[in-house]
Amino acid sequence: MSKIISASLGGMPWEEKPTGSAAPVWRYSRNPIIKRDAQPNSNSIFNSAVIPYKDGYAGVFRCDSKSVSMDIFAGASSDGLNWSINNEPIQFEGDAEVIKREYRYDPRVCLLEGKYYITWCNGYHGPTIGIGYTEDFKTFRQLENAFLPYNRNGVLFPRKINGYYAMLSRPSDTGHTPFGDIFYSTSPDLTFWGRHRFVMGTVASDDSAWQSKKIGPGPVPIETDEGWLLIYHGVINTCNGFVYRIGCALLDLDEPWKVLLRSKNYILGPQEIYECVGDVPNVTFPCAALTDADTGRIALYYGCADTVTSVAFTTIDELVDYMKRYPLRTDR
Ligand code: BMA
Repeated sequence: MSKIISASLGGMPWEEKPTGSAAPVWRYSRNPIIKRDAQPNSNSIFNSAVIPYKDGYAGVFRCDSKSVSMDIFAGASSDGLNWSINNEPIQFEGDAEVIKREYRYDPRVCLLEGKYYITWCNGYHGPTIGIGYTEDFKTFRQLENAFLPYNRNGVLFPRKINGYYAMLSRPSDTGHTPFGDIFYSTSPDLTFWGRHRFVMGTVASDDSAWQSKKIGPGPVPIETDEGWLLIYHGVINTCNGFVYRIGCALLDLDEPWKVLLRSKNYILGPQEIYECVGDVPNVTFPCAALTDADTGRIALYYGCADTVTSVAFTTIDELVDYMKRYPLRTDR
């Protein structure tokens, strides 16, 4: 039995695993929870992040508009499943050069030292990692971009590690990056990032081909007594383009660039119609997870086909057992 180190969240969204299912992750029966036009001006709402807040939940949502401009919007929910999303995007306060907006997408939200930090893919002469924070989901302050372009998928750890703030990210390029490995970086102050370490990369052979083209961190890593549970996306290139699936790994608690376990099999991939059909077909892209320390339950929020948002369920034991049953060599 593995133990999640987090708060109790007894009321979080949950459904039991369907009888007879062999899958380590199972979908909410009423997916997708957020439709593409849940906002008057939205073309699509996906790749979004949620977090417990006060008596309910808050979220930061990627909403692409009907002019197909990518931005991030705050939202609220009492149950984690029914959301109301603001009609106006988040406006950040901060240094005038840094808050200039080119585009914003794929947010993550991390509770760190009492503040809700948002990281996202931020356009600044190419994609990089934007960082901001809020304490009330009404006013937002933006810090310096974490890295030079080009980088995507910046995900903070929820506490300092060995005295430093820590982040996973995926260096990339200007376009639809045809490569990508996960790196670990640290910072004394959330402004200056360095001491970069390679965590893990793609799998070049057909050993685990679903993650052969690129990988990137998903939700904020989940602390357990056995290590950091990292849920990530992995991509294969096919004759019909990229397919995005979801996998998991366990990283060392004190030296998170050391991979203890990694799944050879994906844990969720495009299968339902809302995952296979949309603006970009065959994409499941995880950006957030709710956890309950008492039961080990995990509710995973993921974007589907770059169009809608869904939830799936699992437990820490399901994922650790699955990684042990279908292990990938971790010395690569
Ligand atoms: C990635 C990102 C994601 C998107 C995915 C599939 O490069 O842009 O936002 O979900 O491509 O289109």
